[in-house]
Amino acid sequence: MEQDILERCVTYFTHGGPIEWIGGGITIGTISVSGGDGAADNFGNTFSILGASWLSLSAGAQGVTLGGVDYSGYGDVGGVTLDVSGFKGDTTVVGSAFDDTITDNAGVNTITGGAGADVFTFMDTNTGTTLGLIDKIMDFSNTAGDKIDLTPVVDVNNYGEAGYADFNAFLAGADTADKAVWVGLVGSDGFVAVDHDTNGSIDYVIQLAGLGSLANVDVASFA
Ligand SMILES: [Ca+2]
Ligand SMILES: [Ca+2]
Ligand SMILES: [Ca+2]
Repeated sequence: MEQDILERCVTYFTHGGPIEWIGGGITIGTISVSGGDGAADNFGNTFSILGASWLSLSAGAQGVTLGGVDYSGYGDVGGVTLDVSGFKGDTTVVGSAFDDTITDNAGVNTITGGAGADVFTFMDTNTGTTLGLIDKIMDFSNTAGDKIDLTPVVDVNNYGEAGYADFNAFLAGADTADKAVWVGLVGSDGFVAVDHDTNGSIDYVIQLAGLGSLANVDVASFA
């Protein structure tokens, strides 16, 4: 690499810059992120890797926690494990075109699994029941084999579903139904009310954006 290009790379990584600058003609085979202090290191902005052949993360014994991640550009990895549970903040996560395992965090998450049979794992401390502040799965597909892991829900077979006129009616219906997992359809979106400790009180809700029909989800969608 010529000296001026190397200096521009250093400037880029020091000050940040448009990702298109890399796309403009410089191929980086290895991106190394180092300099951690031994505690958790958080990268809050979306960190996109499109076609990188190798990613080396080195930041001390506790490793690196990424915030938003986008693996949609991966073509041949055969599925990835994306875990943002250690990140403190809201994240956007995009899986690969293969069978991924995606774990959320306690923040507000927008999650796209992409193609493949994806497993969406949700923490037991999540973002509550306020519309607009709940986690969203953007492309849940029963036919693709997607699953939602709600561990430690006590009895996922304590399941039911119904259609509702609006979100508040769904919440009231789910509370009345008193199921560990209750799915409602409001317009084209599905909502999953989770009582993870089965104490009769809903702990959090997950939105299944664009679900379309209750036929696209059932008790077998959950674990
Ligand atoms: Ca979350
Ligand atoms: Ca996927
Ligand atoms: Ca509960």
